[in-house]
Amino acid sequence: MLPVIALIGRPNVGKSTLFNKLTRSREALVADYPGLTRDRNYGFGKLGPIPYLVIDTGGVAGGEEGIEEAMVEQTIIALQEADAAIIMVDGRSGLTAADQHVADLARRHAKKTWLAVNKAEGLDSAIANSEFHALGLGNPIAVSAAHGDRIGALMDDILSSFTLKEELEVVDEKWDQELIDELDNEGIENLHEKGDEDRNLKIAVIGRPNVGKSTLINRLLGEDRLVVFDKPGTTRDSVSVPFERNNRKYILIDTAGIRRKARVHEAIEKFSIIKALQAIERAEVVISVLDAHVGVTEQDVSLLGLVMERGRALIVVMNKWDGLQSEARKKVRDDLERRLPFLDFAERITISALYGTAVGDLLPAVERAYAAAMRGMSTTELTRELKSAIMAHPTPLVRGRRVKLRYAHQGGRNPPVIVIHGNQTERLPDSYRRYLINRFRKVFKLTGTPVRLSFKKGKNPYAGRRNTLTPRQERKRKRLIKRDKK
Ligand SMILES: Nc1nc2c(ncn2[C@@H]2O[C@H](COP(=O)(O)OP(=O)(O)OP(=O)(O)O)[C@@H](O)[C@H]2O)c(=O)[nH]1
Ligand SMILES: [Mg+2]
Repeated sequence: MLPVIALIGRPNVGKSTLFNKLTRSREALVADYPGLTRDRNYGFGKLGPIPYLVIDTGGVAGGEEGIEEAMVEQTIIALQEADAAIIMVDGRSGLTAADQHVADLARRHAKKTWLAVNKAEGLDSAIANSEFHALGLGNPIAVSAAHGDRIGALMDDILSSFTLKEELEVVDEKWDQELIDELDNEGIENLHEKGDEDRNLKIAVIGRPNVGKSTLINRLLGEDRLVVFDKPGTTRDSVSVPFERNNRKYILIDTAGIRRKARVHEAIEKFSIIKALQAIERAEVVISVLDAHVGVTEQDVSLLGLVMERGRALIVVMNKWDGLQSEARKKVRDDLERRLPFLDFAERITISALYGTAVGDLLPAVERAYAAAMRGMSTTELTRELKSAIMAHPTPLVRGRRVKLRYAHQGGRNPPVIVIHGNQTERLPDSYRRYLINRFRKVFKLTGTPVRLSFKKGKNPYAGRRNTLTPRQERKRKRLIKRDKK
């Protein structure tokens, strides 16, 4: 389970600014897709070695004298869901009654607290911090969310109190440049072949309450040993169910909660975004279930956006397809296209979990999506495809100079990361990034998985590594330089 950190504080202290800083690192790789909403309260983040979840609160107006009731409620819920809280105050406006109120809430509901004095850029830390000792939340830490000052240190301190106890090993590989250079083309392909069939493939089933997750899971498991229902309450834990199909081992990560039959009467499912996010984190493929009778809701869009940001392979399932007139079916399909344009990479499957219709299509789709997420692409093929993409549709001119894209190689898998070396790459419009992603997607059959582009500037990826190059790499370097001069 990832540590969950809540950001609390009175309005305008900079919680959302910090939230953005803490969650942007991963998103930076995702092209800005239309429809992908960015103003969220929950997010994945990773600044140092330990990944985490962040909850932003607030956005509710309140006076200096106190804070509104709605905000109190929101703050308490966030504190209960979180493992640690960052209480934010404003180092420029000083201590207020509202800060006192927030501190009281933190003392009562938070498991662990850190006090951050924000907007401290250019201020003397000791002076900025001095009056906030009075909050009784330990030593204040002067930070600047906007400038990123001491945010790393604060997070290190918070996260060092959590150790990563991951019972399930997820393949979520990042390769470093060094390794890629050394492996070059042939090597990379070999690495991908390593016996993946023996592993358990981890599938998370997520969706709003009542969309039919439980029924679907029962169908998938095909046994009545377990009955699926959530117990009321705020339990954040999801349940892992191992099962086997066609000689393949799977682990189903269930967010609805699997309970023994005896508990069936407690049949109220409480939706927890945190639980869904933890499941997304642990899974390699996500099955997102929507209710065709209801259509695509705001919460579905938000949840799917998070799957996308986390880079998980995805199957979109429209459940309750039975008993829908063709007109209604068309409306749901249109709804999907319109509301979720950024999910065009995912297979959509319409099913009836109740009657079992098309449920058999799910595992094959899961396998396809996983294979795409783990695909190995050689530098030669990627660079060739990059060149032909540019040929078909040249990169734009920016201030009279054309954006140059020179080489492409794979920088990771699950999700596939394609690293492109070139000049002025930061000026490449999102539409062009999406164009490239779509080309790569087609050629390398990357259906079912998000694809990330990462850009590296500099003429020659091998520059400066002269002394460590193997003879083969040295020859290649010379070749590239020669080509570059042309
Ligand atoms: N100088 C300075 N300004 C900051 C810093 N962090 C945030 N701000 C500014 O403070 C204002 C409020 O920031 P938000 O992040 O929206 O604050 P918030 O706590 O999320 O506010 P609510 O959601 O309304 O409760 C914005 O104008 C920010 O640009 C900082 O480190 N230094
Ligand atoms: Mg805010």
